[in-house]
Amino acid sequence: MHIILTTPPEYRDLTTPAQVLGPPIGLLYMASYARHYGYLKKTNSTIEIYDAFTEHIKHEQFVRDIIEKKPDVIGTTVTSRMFLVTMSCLARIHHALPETKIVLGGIHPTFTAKKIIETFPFVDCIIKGEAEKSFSELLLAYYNNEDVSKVKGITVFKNGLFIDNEPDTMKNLDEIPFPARDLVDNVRYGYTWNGVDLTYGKFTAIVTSRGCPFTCKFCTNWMFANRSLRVRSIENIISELELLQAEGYKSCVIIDDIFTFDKKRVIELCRQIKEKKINLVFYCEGRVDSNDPEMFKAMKEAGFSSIMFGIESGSQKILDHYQKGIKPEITKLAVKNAKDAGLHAIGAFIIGAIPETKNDVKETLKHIHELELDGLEVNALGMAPWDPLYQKIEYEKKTKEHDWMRDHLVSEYYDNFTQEELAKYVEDAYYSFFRIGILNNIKKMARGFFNHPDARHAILRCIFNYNAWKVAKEGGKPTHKIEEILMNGNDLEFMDEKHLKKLMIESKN
Ligand code: B12
Ligand code: SF4
Repeated sequence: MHIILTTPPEYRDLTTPAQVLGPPIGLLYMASYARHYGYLKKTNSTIEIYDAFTEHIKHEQFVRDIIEKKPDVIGTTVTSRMFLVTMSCLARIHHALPETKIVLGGIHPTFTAKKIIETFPFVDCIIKGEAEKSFSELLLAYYNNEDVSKVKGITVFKNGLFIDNEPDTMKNLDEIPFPARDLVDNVRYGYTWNGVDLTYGKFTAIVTSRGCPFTCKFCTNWMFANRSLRVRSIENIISELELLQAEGYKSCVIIDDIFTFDKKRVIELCRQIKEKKINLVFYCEGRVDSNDPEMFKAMKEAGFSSIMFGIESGSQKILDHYQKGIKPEITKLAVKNAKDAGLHAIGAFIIGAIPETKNDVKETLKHIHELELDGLEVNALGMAPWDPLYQKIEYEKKTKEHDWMRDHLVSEYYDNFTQEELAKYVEDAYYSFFRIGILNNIKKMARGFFNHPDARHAILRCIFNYNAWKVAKEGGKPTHKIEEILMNGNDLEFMDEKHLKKLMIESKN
């Protein structure tokens, strides 16, 4: 069999000044599992990764490419944002290749599996949750022409019956072989801004733990594995890092939900990175309540360059509403401690909660200004269709029939902010970040220049980059249109009823 695992293609040009391109680690894990445990051999299969998202492949091109490759199985990972464009492509692929099995997985299908199978019958099945083992078992069942209904996590319609099995959660992460990065060797990953590299050299992503025990209201990551946090052993992580170093990688982002949760574990990992002379630049995310100076110091010494904190808001009322369990004072301490240790502190914020007032937003803007962060990300509050808030709105019959097919801004259903106001606040937030005076901005750059190889590289590249000068002249004014700020390129056009009906008719054929 020939198997293609893909990320979704683009509907329209999503090229924005900031590009965040990371490898599809979930798909690479599924491929490595199938290869390592002999499923590819047993099923006489070859496996290919087609990272259409990173390569900015347009939907027409995607359909043409897949039809030409004629896979026996195509497995696609889908986020809510890319769901409709993906369905449109898969409907056409199914039309041309009716024998090809179409399998979906990832966060959106995990929580909307039954609805997808009912609405888009060309989808053969969905595997919910973590799918390394289940996907391999599915391939074996397909190859042997056996019943697939025993596969863990599967949702499938068979002989007039819905099979909807409980998802698998990988218990011992050390048993999963390292992601098959060799399958995306020809794809260039990294974060860039206006064409300037923000990450350093050959770049990849790594997962050292899975799951999150917290239950922040604006995030549904914790639902994915039912709050079960599992960690890899330090030895296992170190082996992967040594391999990355040998393969010429220079930097890597840790994409765990809560990497810094266990201070002792982080310190021990950092100690071993130093001891084994692993020379990589690391980026990670963290909660502000994990703010220990000793941990940050160990991270800096091990090669960590930056940490992105989920700060969310400057208003205690809104933080409590989010059930975030932090306080602005704790954030100040975390940012200070991280910066004192020589790390770049980046803050992620959200604007647009239901009880949020203009005063709360003002508090957030003030917080951003006072924190003197090294980097900033601000988003309007969105929600997925399995978000408890969305369920409430659905229960109140405020949603439309097809709304489960994409993510939403909370402001679509509540009128505390207009879309324009929200976009304006997001812009204002970026202004607050830059409004710290020329001297402080120069100081900030100098700190980056002397402390971080990636920042040094980026600053030097900026000097020769016309766009960077242009943005600097405009005082860091975001150049996005309102809808880009709000939805960042959502395939909203696919929600046009005419288009959607055409897609539904196509999918039933
Ligand atoms: C790293 C990351 C990225 C990276 C890499 C994405 C990628 N293709 O892997 C980058 C930076 C590129 C990215 C981009 C985006 N991301 Co992102 N990302 C993540 C993050 C932090 C980790 C994903 C990951 O690699 N996890 C580790 C692996 C092992 O787990 P996994 O990916 O879930 O894969 C397992 C299962 O899902 C399943 N599976 C996955 N795919 C498939 C496919 C098949 C066929 C099967 C059977 C099973 C299966 O098996 C895998 C192995 O166990 C998640 C948060 C999270 N905790 O999941 C957000 C997250 C997935 N991203 C999100 C969003 C919104 C985006 C963007 C839309 C952001 C943007 N504004 O552009 C884009 C869209 C990308 C896309 N291709 O659709 C949201 C999705 C929310 C939603 N409702 O859909 C999440 C959940 C974050 C959040 N809480 O908001 N992202
Ligand atoms: S925001 Fe972070 S800590 Fe909160 S639930 Fe999501 S992943 Fe967990």
